[in-house]
Amino acid sequence: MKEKLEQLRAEVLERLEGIKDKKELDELKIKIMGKKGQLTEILRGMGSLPAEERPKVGQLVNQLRQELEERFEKAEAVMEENLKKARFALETVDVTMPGKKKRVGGLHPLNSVLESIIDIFVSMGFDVVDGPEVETDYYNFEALNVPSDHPARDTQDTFYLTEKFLLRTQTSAAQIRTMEKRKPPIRIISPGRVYRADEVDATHSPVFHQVEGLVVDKGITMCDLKGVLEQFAHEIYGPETKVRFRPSFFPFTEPSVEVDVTCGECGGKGCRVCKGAGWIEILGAGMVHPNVLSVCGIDPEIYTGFAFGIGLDRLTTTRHKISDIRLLFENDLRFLEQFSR
Ligand code: 2U9
Repeated sequence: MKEKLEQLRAEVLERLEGIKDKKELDELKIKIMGKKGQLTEILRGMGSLPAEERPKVGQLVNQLRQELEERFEKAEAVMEENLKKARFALETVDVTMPGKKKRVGGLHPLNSVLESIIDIFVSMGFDVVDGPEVETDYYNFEALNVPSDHPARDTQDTFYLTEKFLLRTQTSAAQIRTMEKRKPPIRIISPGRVYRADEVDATHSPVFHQVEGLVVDKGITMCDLKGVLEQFAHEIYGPETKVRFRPSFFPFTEPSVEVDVTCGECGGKGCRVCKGAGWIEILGAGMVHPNVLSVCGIDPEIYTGFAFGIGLDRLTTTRHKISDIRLLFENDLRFLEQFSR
């Protein structure tokens, strides 16, 4: 029996040396010390010993149990310590390592151009107003002196939702709403998304963006219109840019003009960008039609005003030499990342 105990002790000590993980250690502990373990088996076998030997052997078995328990405890503690060390090593932060660069988003080119337009007009004393994209026929056409037989009112050109409601084709409606609420002097711009049932191609999209402006006060003349729009063109395209005003027609302004600037690419000589013309059209404008002032409760005998409309998408594509308007709406990161600042 004594040899048996010695042998078990040697075997356990040897196996403890080679154990690598906690699972293996727990399995060995159960195998030796568990209810059906080898040491328990030996204890059970003591019944067959002569009565006088039993206390001596019992003492040996208890000594071995105590020793092995201590050994297992120690092995567990060592294993725990090693695990802790490994975990600490993993969690260690090396503060001398270079940081990870965070991707910072940038403004969409339409928004960065819009921000510069807003800055220019705000510095001239304009407020920014907003309005709904779903408008009524009244605010989008009627109040703007657009006759009921005008081609823009055709369902081919305008997205009608019902007979009365439509997707706005211009942001002027927001300005009508402002004129109804405010008394002159009025100096506002209204940027926003507008809709027209156009065929999609490199220069047309059914959704596009405008920045419209309106000034109404006593004594406003075409000189104010020219001064403000020339100043705007110089700030956007540079002070050397020439600006010209061509007669045009819009139902909501009289007289009406279209405004061109000398092509930034060729300086006016004519090139691919300006299609040989030397000029690029940037906006339309005019003196607010007296009928428009009247429907908003502003007496056209006392007040006059000028208005203008800028196509934001066209301004953005010419400014950044973007060849296709559709790129502005596809949200392709490879395109947008070129504009992040
Ligand atoms: C009110 C009265 C009149 C706004 C104007 C234009 C001329 C114009 C175009 C620019 C490019 C539309 O997006 S575009 O195709 N706009 O040429 N817009 S005058 O006239 C107004 C606005 C508000 C109360």
